[in-house]
Amino acid sequence: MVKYTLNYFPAAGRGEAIRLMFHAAGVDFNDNRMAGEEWAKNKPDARRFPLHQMPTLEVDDNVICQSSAIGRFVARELGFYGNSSLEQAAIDQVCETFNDIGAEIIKIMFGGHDEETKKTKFEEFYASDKYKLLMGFVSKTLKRHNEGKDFMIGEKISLADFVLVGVLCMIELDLKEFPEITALRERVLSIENVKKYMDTQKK
Ligand SMILES: N[C@@H](CCC(=O)N[C@@H](CS)C(=O)NCC(=O)O)C(=O)O
Repeated sequence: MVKYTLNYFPAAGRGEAIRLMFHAAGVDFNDNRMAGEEWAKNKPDARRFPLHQMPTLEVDDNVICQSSAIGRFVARELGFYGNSSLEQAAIDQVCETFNDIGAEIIKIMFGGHDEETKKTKFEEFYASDKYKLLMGFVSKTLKRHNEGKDFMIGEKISLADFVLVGVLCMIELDLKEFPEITALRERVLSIENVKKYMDTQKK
């Protein structure tokens, strides 16, 4: 049996979609969460942390870094990466779109703003053409592939759905104009293994 260890902070961030896939598939993995002094001690280890960042995924004696590469690897291994090259491209498009949204969010969250400024910047972002274009693209993908039902792409749940839910675990995006995305989140969260895991995360 393959031994997986996911190294990441005790946060959703770039790790949650990966965790969700393991849980949804019912595949055992070591969810190694570290921060503070423990991370400082481990960070110089160039074998387990080639870029001195997390997440990394250890697969037996191999190490994969870069969250997108890990996500795609796990999706391929666990059967969450579509049924054709075109479906895979559609999945990748959605994941990259969430990376673009995530980059904007990181700029606001970690830009050194006080709480009031952050709130204003988020409001401005959600009202922007850029946000509407990016989320609109995700919404159109869902409607085109599945008429807004079931999952994002193809006949079954995929990396794209887990990335969506992973982002929403980190931040409550403004989804007022995108009720089909909220409904999709609920469908993913109602999968039995996912629900069981999410229940363990409630504080
Ligand atoms: N492009 C990388 C970025 C990784 C990254 O920025 N990791 C951050 C946490 S989300 C990190 O390890 N920060 C701690 C540090 O650099 O010490 C990926 O997608 O995995």
